[in-house]
Amino acid sequence: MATATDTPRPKGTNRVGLVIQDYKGLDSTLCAGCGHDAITSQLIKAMFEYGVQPHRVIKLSGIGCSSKTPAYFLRRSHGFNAVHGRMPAVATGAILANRRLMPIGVSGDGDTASIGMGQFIHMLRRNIPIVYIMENNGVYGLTKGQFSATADLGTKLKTGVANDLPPIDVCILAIELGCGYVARSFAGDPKQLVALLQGALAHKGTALLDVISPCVTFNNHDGSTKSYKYAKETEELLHEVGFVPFFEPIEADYEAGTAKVVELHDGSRIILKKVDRDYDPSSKAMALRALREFNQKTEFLTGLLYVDPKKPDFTELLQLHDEPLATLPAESLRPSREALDEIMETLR
Ligand SMILES: Cc1ncc(C[n+]2csc(CCOP(=O)(O)OP(=O)(O)O)c2C)c(N)n1
Ligand code: SF4
Ligand SMILES: [Mg+2]
Repeated sequence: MATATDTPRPKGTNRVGLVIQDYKGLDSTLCAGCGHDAITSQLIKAMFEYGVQPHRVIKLSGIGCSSKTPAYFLRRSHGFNAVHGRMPAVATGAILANRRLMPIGVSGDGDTASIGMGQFIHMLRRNIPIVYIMENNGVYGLTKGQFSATADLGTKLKTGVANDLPPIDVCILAIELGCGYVARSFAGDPKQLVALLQGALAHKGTALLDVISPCVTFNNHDGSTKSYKYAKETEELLHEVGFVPFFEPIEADYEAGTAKVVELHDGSRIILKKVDRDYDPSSKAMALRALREFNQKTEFLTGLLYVDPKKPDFTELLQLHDEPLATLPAESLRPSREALDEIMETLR
């Protein structure tokens, strides 16, 4: 594979010799201005800059407007559009069959936190290697805007109907369940989102990104806490996030105490530059405290909330063979005729 130190790249190509067009997919059929399209654009940029190899990727989703978006990037990758809320089971099967795949999952707040909750929490618990993006608009966009399980208490539909159930915070849940990469971002903050997505691509294990993604058709009015206006007014940055891929040297020079560098599995680094508060993303207690503080004010914190780059993923826990099951020859998978006869003898 080519690296940055090899011969100069032709203009417009990345380290694997591809152009940004290679990371695109079909034209979007979502409503103009939908937050999900903004996230797709940043994902394309993040994958291009990082030099993702499309043939290694499996795109996964459930059902919803958000779950349609894998059609809009990486047209030459593998893909599976699962039943509503069942993407984690398909991801688990895919990665166990072929651990060389790079799963990228896109889901919605309904797909993840309503119907898919049972599957989602076990994916986190098992630390399935996947970049899992939850495009969070607080409603079921595809079925015309009913409240989802992430809708804030008291938030209103366009009709004036108020939500009387408390929200589920998937980041709190993920941290509690031991997820090793938990981030929150906003579709209207492209710079932060690209860096967090690249960090997720370099992470080993489940990387969860909860991205506030306004639904312009059903949940972008006054009274909604998932609108562009509300998100812009209440977003608070934990830190400024930068990403330096493993194939580039760190050139930035920070004053002591103003930035934290997190080294990821493949040698890439995330640089967290202090904004207002001292924040340590390796502390679960600090992350949970900060999230609860902001939830109480119905405001939202964005950035890398929690990271543990060394946590073993599911394939390591299972001590899977380096060679994927999918490519192991039949002779290695099947017991020989003699071994089978021997087993049968013991059962007589
Ligand atoms: C088993 C099942 N139940 C219900 C539905 C109907 N349905 C389709 S998408 C959806 C919710 C999607 O919401 P979300 O995941 O938040 O995606 P969004 O459209 O908001 O991006 C529902 C309830 C379905 N397709 N399958
Ligand atoms: S209905 Fe909402 S979530 Fe669905 S495409 Fe339109 S703006 Fe996006
Ligand atoms: Mg939704």
